[in-house]
Amino acid sequence: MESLILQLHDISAVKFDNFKLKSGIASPVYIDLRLIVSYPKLLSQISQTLISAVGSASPPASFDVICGVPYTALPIATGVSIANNIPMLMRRKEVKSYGTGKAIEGVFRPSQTCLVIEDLVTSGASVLETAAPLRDFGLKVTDAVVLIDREQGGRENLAENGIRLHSLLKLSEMVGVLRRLGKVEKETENMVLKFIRDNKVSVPNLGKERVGGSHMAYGERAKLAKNETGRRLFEIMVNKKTNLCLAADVGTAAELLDLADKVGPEICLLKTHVDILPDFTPDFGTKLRSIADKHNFLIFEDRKFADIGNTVTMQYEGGVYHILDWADIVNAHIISGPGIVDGLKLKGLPRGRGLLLLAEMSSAGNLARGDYTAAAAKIAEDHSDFVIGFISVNPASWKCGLVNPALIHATPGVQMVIGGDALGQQYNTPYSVIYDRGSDIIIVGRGITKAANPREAACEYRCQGWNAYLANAHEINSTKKEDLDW
Ligand code: 5BU
Repeated sequence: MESLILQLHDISAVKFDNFKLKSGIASPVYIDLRLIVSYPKLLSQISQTLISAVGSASPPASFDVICGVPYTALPIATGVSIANNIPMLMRRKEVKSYGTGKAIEGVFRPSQTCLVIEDLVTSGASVLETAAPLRDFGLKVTDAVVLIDREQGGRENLAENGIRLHSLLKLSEMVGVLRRLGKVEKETENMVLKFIRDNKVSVPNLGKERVGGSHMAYGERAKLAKNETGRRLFEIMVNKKTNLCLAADVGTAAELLDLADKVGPEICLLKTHVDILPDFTPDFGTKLRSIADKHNFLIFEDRKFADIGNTVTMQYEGGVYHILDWADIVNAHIISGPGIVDGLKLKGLPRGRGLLLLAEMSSAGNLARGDYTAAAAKIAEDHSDFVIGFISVNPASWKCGLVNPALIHATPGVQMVIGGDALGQQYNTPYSVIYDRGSDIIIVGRGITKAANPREAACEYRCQGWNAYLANAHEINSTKKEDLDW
């Protein structure tokens, strides 16, 4: 390490003087690791030793691929890849609008783990900027390794975002070594140490323009819920540590009940389309309810009521399905106006049921946006005794502002990889839905139902959804620790 520190000093990659940083702050130290590319022997030495900082950690980090933070760390990551025979990915800073338009280049499988490689960490924001698209593509990012840690809060900021930082060198240790070797004065060392102490930086909001969505922990929001079912849903999420809803779109009622029993431990909510089941019998509701009680999840019939108030009361209660008898939650379009909520409330509220309003949809070209979304938010606010929240896609972007935190956002169109199906469905990843878009619940159908092992797939979605919630934790002021323990 001594030889490395000396070389970095010799090539003036680390300089001590009075510098004015981009932020306007005066700093006694300046680090410019871009110079390293001109010293191939040094670059090679760094590439060979950097990975040792990860292996010596307890527990050691395990990973399948590596990705450098552009640009300075790219040659370092390349060196690490070649020296250690580890496949590398590249993150594009500017995503092309032509060709594949990919933000991540290279070969990987979702759910592989990627180690992020960085040259210098101050706040950790650059590492997070690279971790975000990797996570969007379904990769796990749990560790990052840096050549120099400036010790100004990056380690803590990254930990709050679920990333453990490993460093080969720490600024305080470097200046200590250089003083011992007579390269800097005691006074300079003291100034640098004071600078580190006095200049802790927190991560700016990562460029997120969060308007809607809630910053509060699920447990706190449970206490604000006016509707019994809304409160129970939040409580189940906290108790089971899951924000996963299974869209159980399978071929028969028998298959659905079997799947519900298998996946039950992983979910807070099970969503049905009861009118697709050819073998529906009147005891379906009782059977599903007993599985829901066994595994402590709620039932959501995705009926999408859309008619006038009087008609929906009959559709809710009667017909073949008697939805009111077994579904904790149903949903409704607001195309017919607030009368639809009054109608459903008439039947649902005395039974303690809850309603989700369709504020947005996941399918391409849908018309639920802008003023329509704002109207849904207003109706929900006016009926928060019965409306428990929304079907949303990007609540963080809602122009109508911060919605009541008692109301929950559930988002369909979720898979491990961004994409879509042939009929207009559009998919985002659990991380982007919960972390970037400010939703609360991921609704996953084919990502689980078509998996070779649905229980394992559900477990993976649950983990990703919950970790994305935890990653938001640093923005959640009133978070109770027990809500967040994983
Ligand atoms: P998928 O297999 O994960 O694509 O299933 C999504 C489920 O969510 C499916 O049951 C849809 O009917 C439901 N859904 C949706 O995809 N998009 C929407 O906007 C709404 C519901 Br509302």
